[in-house]
Amino acid sequence: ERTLIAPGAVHLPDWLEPARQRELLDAARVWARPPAGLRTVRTPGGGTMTARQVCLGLHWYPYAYARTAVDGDGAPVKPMPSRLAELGREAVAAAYGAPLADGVEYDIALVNFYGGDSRMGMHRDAEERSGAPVVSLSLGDACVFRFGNTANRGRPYRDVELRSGDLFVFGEASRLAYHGVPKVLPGTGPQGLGLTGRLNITLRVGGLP
Ligand code: MD3
Ligand code: FE
Repeated sequence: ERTLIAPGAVHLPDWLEPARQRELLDAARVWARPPAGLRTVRTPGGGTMTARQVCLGLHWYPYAYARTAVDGDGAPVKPMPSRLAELGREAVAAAYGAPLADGVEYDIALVNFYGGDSRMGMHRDAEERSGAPVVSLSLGDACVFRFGNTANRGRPYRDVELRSGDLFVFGEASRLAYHGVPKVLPGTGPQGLGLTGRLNITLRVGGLP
């Protein structure tokens, strides 16, 4: 099943089979350990994000990238695993039916852990210097994902439920669309996965020096 939510925004429900979900979750638990492990993201306004994050390849902090965990322990960021870069290529091919352009490599992964009360406000992802699609993989509890427009944080938007194993690819005309996570749906994850809450992995091409 492959649903076009907007031009360039493709949802493939249940794309990751259970064994791959398990493998990604186990890996994420290792990435989350120090050094440069899971941390609370501080926003410039003095607040904190409710989802906690670990970065691979480059460290994201509002609203820039760095080679070290500048708002964590200052340690060098873990490398981008080649298997995640490969998973990104596979995801783009599955979503668009065409391979990622030659020479383009996924080199950043942002891994967000959501508790039952976590949310993510409407925002755009504009720190990357590449127009390559963002690949999103969801694990654990489902959430309401809000996919908006490119002009402002408000309407029109569309709410889509993202469940464990779902793939979403955002490219082309949707690459700079506003989006957010207004709600996690606690207790909706697969029984066997053993994850309380939700995990989202986004794969990105930094295009950064
Ligand atoms: C649409 N994460 O990490 S994934 C983020 O579920 C982020 O954790 C949400 O927004 C999450 O920045 C949503 C879906 C997503 C990710 C990146 C996008 C949608 C996007 C970039 C451009 C357009
Ligand atoms: Fe985002």
